[in-house]
Amino acid sequence: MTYGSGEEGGPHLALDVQKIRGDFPILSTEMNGKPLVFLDSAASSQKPNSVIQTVRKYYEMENANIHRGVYFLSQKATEKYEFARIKVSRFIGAPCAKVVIFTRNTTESINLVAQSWGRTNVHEGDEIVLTELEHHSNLVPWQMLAQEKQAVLKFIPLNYDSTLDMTNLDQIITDRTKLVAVSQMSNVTGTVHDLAPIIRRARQVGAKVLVDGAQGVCHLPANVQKQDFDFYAFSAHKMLGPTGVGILYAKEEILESMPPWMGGGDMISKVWKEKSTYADLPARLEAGTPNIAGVIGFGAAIDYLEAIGMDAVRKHELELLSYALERMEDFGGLEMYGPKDLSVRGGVISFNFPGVHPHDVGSILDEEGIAIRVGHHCAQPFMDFMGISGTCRASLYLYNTKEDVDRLLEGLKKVKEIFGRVLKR
Ligand code: 7TS
Repeated sequence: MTYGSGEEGGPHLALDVQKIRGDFPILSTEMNGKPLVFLDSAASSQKPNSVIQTVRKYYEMENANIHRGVYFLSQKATEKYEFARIKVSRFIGAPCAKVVIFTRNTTESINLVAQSWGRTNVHEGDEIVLTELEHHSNLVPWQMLAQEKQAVLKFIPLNYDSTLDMTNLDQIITDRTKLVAVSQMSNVTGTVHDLAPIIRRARQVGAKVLVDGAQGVCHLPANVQKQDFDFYAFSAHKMLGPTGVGILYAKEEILESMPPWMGGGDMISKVWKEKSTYADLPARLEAGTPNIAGVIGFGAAIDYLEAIGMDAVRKHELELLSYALERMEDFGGLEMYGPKDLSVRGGVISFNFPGVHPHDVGSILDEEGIAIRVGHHCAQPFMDFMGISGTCRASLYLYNTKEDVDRLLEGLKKVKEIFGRVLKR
């Protein structure tokens, strides 16, 4: 079996990976006495010097609270924080900066939609459509809302290769559907979903579409206006930025209609003893002191990604993915998950060693200096669908190399030796 070629590109990697690696200090460290091979960027990416230095400089030279000081430092911090919002809006093709809301992470962004938009717009008997491949972050908030409102959850089913089975889309998304919430790219198999038919159908019935971009935005070029997303949720920490910064984009008219979810400082216009009026967007949905250093650091992460270009990131990952899948196939005997057509796939490789628990594989690789993630990857319904309890997951990013893949294969050889299994070719 050969893997589909995905998006076309030349035979060489477009990125100067060695130069990129030089920007990430952690990549030249060791783990368990071996040079680190980091293959868990789907959980959280590593950070380049420019991001680390930006955060450091903020705390060393610029630290002050924002939106409330008349003094120079506070004004400068406010400017930098708001400039990062402009960068994010440009990066995702949003029409303006005020439709970018900063949260703590993708999880909080989705909960904000569920608690504010959802509690206002979803009523008894209404339907929310998800897929069977969602991260718990894009499932549990909807379960909570559906239980509270007596709404109904429906699921777009999966084909065995984890692509979506759209055969009965018109019966699943109906005029009872209020929201379709779907991931752009699976964190388990890397499947990149074809969102266009879902969005088309949602428009026919007047439903809104939330795209969980936690895995998509870091690996694929994004344009929320061209793709016509109503909501787009993602995390800075998966795209070279600091932890503790999430993003919610939504169309302006939707955000304007959303009541505040959290009350407190920064989100008000005028407060009396009994009531308050609220600030304009985006402050209305950002109560309290935010992660100022994190947001400013995230701006540096966006600069970094833009300088390289998301098309180049995508191309690099596809070439590496293709190389890794071919080497793993040659290795033989591994249970592989996810689509074979690379054009609908990102740099995530889920696999199992038949008869060996994923945790054992992860621990042996750890001793070899190789970081992968093992377990259910916060997608238990998908594990149920596959009839497994977990997988081993190696995930790739712009700083990974063929040598990393070779080291992974050497580690897998070790697993094979230790477990004394003769895996069939
Ligand atoms: N949605 C998807 C598709 C994800 O992959 C994740 C995190 C989230 C939502 C939640 O993001 P957070 O920043 O709010 O935590 N995925 C993973 C993962 O695959 N391993 O660790 C976290």
